[in-house]
Amino acid sequence: MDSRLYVITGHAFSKGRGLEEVISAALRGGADCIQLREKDFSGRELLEAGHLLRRLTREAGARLIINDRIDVARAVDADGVHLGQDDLPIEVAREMLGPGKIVGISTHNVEEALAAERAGADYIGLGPMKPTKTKLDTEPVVGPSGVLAVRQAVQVPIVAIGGITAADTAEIIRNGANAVAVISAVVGATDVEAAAREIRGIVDRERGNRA
Ligand code: 3NM
Repeated sequence: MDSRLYVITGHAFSKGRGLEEVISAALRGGADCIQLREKDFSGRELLEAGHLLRRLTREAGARLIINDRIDVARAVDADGVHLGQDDLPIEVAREMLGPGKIVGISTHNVEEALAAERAGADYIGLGPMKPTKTKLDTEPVVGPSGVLAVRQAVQVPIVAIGGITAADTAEIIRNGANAVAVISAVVGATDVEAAAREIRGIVDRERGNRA
């Protein structure tokens, strides 16, 4: 799963703007993967949002991942799902999704990263990079230095997450992350498109510099 700027939805952090407006702008700015993650949406609301995001991501040539809900992912023909440590196991999710789909999982240390790789994850989320107000029940901070340790332990693509801003992105990519995932730094920005473009530009630059 080779993405570079992974933007996660969060209507509570979007300054009252709608999903279509915010995600269209993020895609114009260079987001190449969108995750639908709205913890307080009903199944019906998730389905509606998923169909909208499927249309927008297809038009932009970007991927669509659904947080946790394999049923919603199937219903909207998403590219895959993102699982937490307490969600269904990777093998079960893959079986339910069918061939060719992406299964990613949140990890917080080397042990979880190794287990995810062994279980066949297509990518791992690794976080939090910094304390964040967006997710209240995060694990202890892994930090950009934690990316180095996980990069040495696994081959699977690393998507760093948690409190990331443009200012942190270069170090995180230099330490071996493939991509950064953000909520507030993009969907909460005054100019969503410009915020996405700035972070995407840094990822592109640093990946280009990688030995
Ligand atoms: N998962 P923001 S941190 C959804 O550490 C999520 O696993 C995290 O939002 C983890 O970019 C997080 O606004 C929230 O900090 C990311």
